[in-house]
Amino acid sequence: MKKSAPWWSAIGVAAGLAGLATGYLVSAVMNLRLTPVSAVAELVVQLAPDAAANNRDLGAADKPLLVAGIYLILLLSFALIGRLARGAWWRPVVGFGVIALIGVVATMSANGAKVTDVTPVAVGFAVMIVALSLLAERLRSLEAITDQQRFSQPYVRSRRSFLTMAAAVVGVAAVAGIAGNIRGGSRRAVEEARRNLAATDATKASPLRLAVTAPQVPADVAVGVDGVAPWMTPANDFYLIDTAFSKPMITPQEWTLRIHGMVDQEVTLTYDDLVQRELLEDWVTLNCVSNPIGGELVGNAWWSGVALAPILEEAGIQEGADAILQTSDDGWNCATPVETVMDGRNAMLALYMNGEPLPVEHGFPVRAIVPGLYGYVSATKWVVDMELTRFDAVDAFWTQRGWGELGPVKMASRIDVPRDGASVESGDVVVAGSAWHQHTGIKGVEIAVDGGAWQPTELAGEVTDDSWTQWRTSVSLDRGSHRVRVRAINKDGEVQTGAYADVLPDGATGWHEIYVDVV
Ligand SMILES: Nc1nc2c(c(=O)[nH]1)N[C@H]1C(S)=C(S)[C@@H](COP(=O)(O)O)O[C@H]1N2
Ligand SMILES: [Mo]
Repeated sequence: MKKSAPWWSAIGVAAGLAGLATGYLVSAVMNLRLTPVSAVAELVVQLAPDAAANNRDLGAADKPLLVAGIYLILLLSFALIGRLARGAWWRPVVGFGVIALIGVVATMSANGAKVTDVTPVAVGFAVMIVALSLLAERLRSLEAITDQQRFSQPYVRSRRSFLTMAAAVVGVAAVAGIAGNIRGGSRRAVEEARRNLAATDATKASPLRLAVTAPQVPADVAVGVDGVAPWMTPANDFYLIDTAFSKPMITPQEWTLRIHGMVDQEVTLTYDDLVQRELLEDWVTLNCVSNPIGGELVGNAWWSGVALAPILEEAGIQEGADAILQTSDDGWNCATPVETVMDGRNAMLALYMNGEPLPVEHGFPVRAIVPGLYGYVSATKWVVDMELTRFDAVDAFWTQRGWGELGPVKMASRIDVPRDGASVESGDVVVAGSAWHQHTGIKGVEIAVDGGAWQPTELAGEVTDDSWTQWRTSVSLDRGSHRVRVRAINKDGEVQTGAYADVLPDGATGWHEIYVDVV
């Protein structure tokens, strides 16, 4: 066997994958949030502040790309390490060692990391070394046989031994990968806990079930135009933004919230403590600071939970504290103005969304919701810690990356119907959409065709100033291309500005416009 270099690469890849898969399985069995690979992905995001700041959607779209890139680099490294194994035995040990070291550093830099959390990396590293040495030993004896002896007994035996071992290593990788996937970390236990919190059937219901009211969408809040985003956003369609490559899996029984810092007495709340408190429910529209003009990073839900202000009052906010540094179980943090949370609005710890326990991706078991603030300064998912502090003493995740310190939402309006670029028939054309300025409320929405005069539209009903408002009108348009613009007027009488501003640093402004072809 002369041309065996590709085989050396292949055994490196097989050994590497076996190690990755067993590491993944061990992290699932240990109920760790992070796998070695997702730990590295989160570390890369931590270390690349500039790239992240320029990211229009606060990192959501680039996640699969980053993970794919990490796997690609790993595969190439494994192939290289396999070739190194052809020379001296210690070379692949160093190669896998470097990869394992990166895994250890990434794992230990995660929020709340314990030394035992490196077990998956350690086991994966050991599997890589053992698998590679078993394969290398057999490949080497195969190589020692000259081409003249190709059909000899020792050759056939040696070849069978190598291929059997290769199949075994690939099998270990596949079985560990599949088993890890089935085990699914602690996802299953958490999903079961969610179901028990949802169950209205008393025999299945958890004692921690909150007595929520099912969402009741008033009939008049919808303009009844097909194509306008539904007034209540189903949880499945609700936009998702977070920096976590593996979502925190926390059962309600495990969850606690520590409130500390500039308070008279430190408090630690359990999920049961929240369930015992007075219920607070509200329709609140949540949007992302990185939502572009006319964009879809906005949704409206019926949130059920408890008021945050009285909890902070009980802890006793000390003089001078102007920021609540909220931290998620995954380590992400944000600073929320104390003043906003304490001014009487429905700032809450939300446990349920649209009458169901929060989906894991939306922060189960507990997240914060503050009407009138963008998500990045307020809506901490999987929230576990609140430190009363001062803005001048902290620098939270997105503010470190160039986004604004305070994040009050800006007034916005959107045309949902017709779609931009649509063809419509001439005559009366229905134009409709949504507008929002949470906690201030929308008083009017106007549209202008081809730069003409602003014309009022008809608003649907509303339930609170914290949720968005649908609007509709119809305009008579003749053949050709037309531009339609929208602007809102809030209940303070302010007119939405047409001055264009980018999403960075503190939210887009400018009118949403669409073009329609009238035929
Ligand atoms: N733990 C955690 N919470 C987070 C974030 C995050 O990255 N991590 N992103 C925030 C941002 S920028 C927004 S807009 C909202 C989005 O909430 P959603 O994903 O439930 O729509 O969550 C906020 N809470
Ligand atoms: Mo956001």
